[in-house]
Amino acid sequence: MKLIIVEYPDKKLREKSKKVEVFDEKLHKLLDAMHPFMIRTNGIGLAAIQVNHATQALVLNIPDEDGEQSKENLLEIINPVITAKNGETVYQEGCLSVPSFYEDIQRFETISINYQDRDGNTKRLEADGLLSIAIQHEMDHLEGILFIDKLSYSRRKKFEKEYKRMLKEKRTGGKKE
Ligand code: QAP
Ligand code: CO
Repeated sequence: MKLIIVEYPDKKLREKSKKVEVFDEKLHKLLDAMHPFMIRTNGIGLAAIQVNHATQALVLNIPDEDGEQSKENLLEIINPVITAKNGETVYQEGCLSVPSFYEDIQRFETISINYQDRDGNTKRLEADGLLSIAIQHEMDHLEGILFIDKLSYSRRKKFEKEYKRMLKEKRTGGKKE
């Protein structure tokens, strides 16, 4: 399955993802394609909507102490629901759909979620640290929310200016017009 990345300001990213009802071959093929895609593009988390599929599916792979993204740490999360959230934490976030931009974002420090695995089995997970932040970031994608939406008015303005300049440089190859 060939995947394409959807990048801001594509309106597709604003779509609300639909609950997965059938845990079939089609879902497995999507998940199997999302994982290598995420690794290849240097991601630690990816929501299906970022590859143009409006379904409530996420893959996450938090690097270990050596910075390795081992397959044992691969998490596939379907239909997640937050059941508890506690504390506050700030982390400099980025997003594969908003390339080359990073900003401090406030999130809950720890969360508990209920979700389903690729076969539809119900699971529960308590997360803290980077995993907790990543899950919250990816769950926002399911609602059509991006991390840049959480910036203050002035920081959002700064982002829009920088991002527009970056897109223009991409178009013109950085040459003066
Ligand atoms: C979300 O983000 C996240 O700008 C996952 O050029 C971010 O994988 C969770 C990426 C921070 C927790 C903390 C971004 C790759 C990857 C870029 C990512 C880029 C290439 C972002
Ligand atoms: Co993202």
